[in-house]
Amino acid sequence: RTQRLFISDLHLDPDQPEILAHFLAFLRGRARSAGELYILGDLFDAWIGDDALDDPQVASDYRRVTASLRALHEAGTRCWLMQGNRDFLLGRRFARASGCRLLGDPSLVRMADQSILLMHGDLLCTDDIAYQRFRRRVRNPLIQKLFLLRPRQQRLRIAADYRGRSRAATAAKQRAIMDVNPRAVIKYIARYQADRLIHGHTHRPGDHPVSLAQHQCLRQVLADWRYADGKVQAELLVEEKGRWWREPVRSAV
Ligand code: OKV
Ligand code: MN
Repeated sequence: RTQRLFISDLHLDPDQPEILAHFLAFLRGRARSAGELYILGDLFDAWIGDDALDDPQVASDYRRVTASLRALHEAGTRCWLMQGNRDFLLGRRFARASGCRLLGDPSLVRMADQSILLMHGDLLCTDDIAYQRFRRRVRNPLIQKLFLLRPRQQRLRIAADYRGRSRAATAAKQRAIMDVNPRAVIKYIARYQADRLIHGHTHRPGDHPVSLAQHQCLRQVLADWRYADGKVQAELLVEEKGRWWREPVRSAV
């Protein structure tokens, strides 16, 4: 149990049962041999509040996730959960039900003699002005509080409306705008003196060395999980005793 696993951007959605099944199989299988599992945001494609666990329409799917995370935790794998730009309303109730610990964004952790900066990644996408404006609005605690006070059906309608409009806006945006801004990357690496920056969000997996005046850092972008051509494509980043590698997540069936 010396391995640490890093994943992000599963975008679980009751309308996409294949990815959900793949993730549950991963929690019962591959994840068990790890000491720690880090989920760096966008575990869910949408989250309107932890009382989604009470919604008769979707509760069974969401409860399978909390139950499987809890079973993994009880089997001895510590699970860390960061909010993403889509599931930023994941909260304490979900964490308690799943046995996960919530991880702030950004979080600096020490691993194998390195300072590792963990982020979801949306904070680095500063060129997307419209998104950052949306982010500031929905991350405002008062706005969140008022949103959570609305009846669940109303929140579902608002969320559906946001998602519809976002799809249109994303399609119209240039690819470059939706990637990280190099100056934002350097700002965070320098501020935290990070040796390694791990994030997701952009769905552009890759390793990017970053040179600062004082030191070198490696930015590692996690892959999203997706269902295409009848298959789930999923990938992990793994650390064990200071060695790092990527690995596909194979279906257990
Ligand atoms: C999450 C994103 C939909 C991007 C709304 C206050 C406000 C929360 C919310 C509504 C939407 C989360 C909770 C969702 C992320 C989208 C579309 C684009 C780019 C309010 C607090 F403002 F209405 F009061 N939301 N949902 N997007 O459907 O999960 O990140 S969501
Ligand atoms: Mn994201």
